[in-house]
Amino acid sequence: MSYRFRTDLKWSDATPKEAFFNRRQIMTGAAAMAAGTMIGGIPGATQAQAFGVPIEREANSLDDITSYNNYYEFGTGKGDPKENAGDLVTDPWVIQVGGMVDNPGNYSVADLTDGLDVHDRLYRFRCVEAWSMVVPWNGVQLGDILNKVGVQSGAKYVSFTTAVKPDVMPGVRFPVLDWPYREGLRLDEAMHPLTLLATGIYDEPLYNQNGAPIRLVVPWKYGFKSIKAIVTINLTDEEPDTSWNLANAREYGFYSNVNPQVDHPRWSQATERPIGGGLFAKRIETLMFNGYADEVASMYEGMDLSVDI
Ligand SMILES: Nc1nc2c(c(=O)[nH]1)N[C@H]1C(S)=C(S)[C@@H](COP(=O)(O)O)O[C@H]1N2
Ligand SMILES: [Mo]
Repeated sequence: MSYRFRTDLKWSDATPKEAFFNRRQIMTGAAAMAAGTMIGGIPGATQAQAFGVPIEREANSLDDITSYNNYYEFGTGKGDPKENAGDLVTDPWVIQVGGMVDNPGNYSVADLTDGLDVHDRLYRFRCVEAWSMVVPWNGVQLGDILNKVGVQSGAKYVSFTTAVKPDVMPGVRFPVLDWPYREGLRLDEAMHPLTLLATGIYDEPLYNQNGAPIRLVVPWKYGFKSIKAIVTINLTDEEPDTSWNLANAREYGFYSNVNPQVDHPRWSQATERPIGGGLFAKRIETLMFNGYADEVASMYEGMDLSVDI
């Protein structure tokens, strides 16, 4: 039986918690056998794809996932979030839901997620900087939350912002981005079953550096769309501003779907560097929509993806 990145792949049954440090495989059958081979000279390194069909990649260790982060509120270095995010208090936490919804108001994470199915999702995660990981998330579908708060007709977009706390976020003392960090999705993207609000990784509550207590995960888009530590959710009928688009519209579009055929103005997006495979890990091909084309491509029919980046 081979392991595929299915939308509802259950990783938890197969994943030993010891995976934290020794990066055990969570694969089975043929995939597990293949994992014993040397790939690009690195024992057990991440598998490349064969014949254009995505094959097995192992999940990154919790150590990889919590040590190599982008979270500019805590600094721009990959190790800064782990070092600096510890003082952010994530409980209690208030999420203000507003705009074109039936039930606006201030919600706790528990209020928002209460009664909803918690899903285990093993997703590829592809940063626009061309590194990637495989992350076993726990979370609820954003669509389930939106149904709960009641989206009014006429709403077309969802926008999000991250907390700004200069006392514990050294990064926001500098105008690196126009704070708060903000992101947005079209309503159909937000309602898509692949789109999560994650509250955990490896069945543990999110670490602060990964966006505790609740962060977006949109696996077919570049990582910067997956906004962390959400404090507002707003339904609108106009395309919202997004931080990276405000910073550089030519480089970071509103959609930012993973697309190996459209290069970033300063680098190729055709391949990516899997984190955790060692310094000389082989680059692997980047997949259209990060491998989720079957699930999401229909949402973009008729759009020119080299223009609507
Ligand atoms: N608030 C906030 N959210 C953010 C970022 C950030 O700087 N601030 N960085 C983004 C980028 S560029 C990436 S690649 C992912 C990284 O998520 P991870 O650290 O959990 O891998 O978070 C995204 N969400
Ligand atoms: Mo990123």
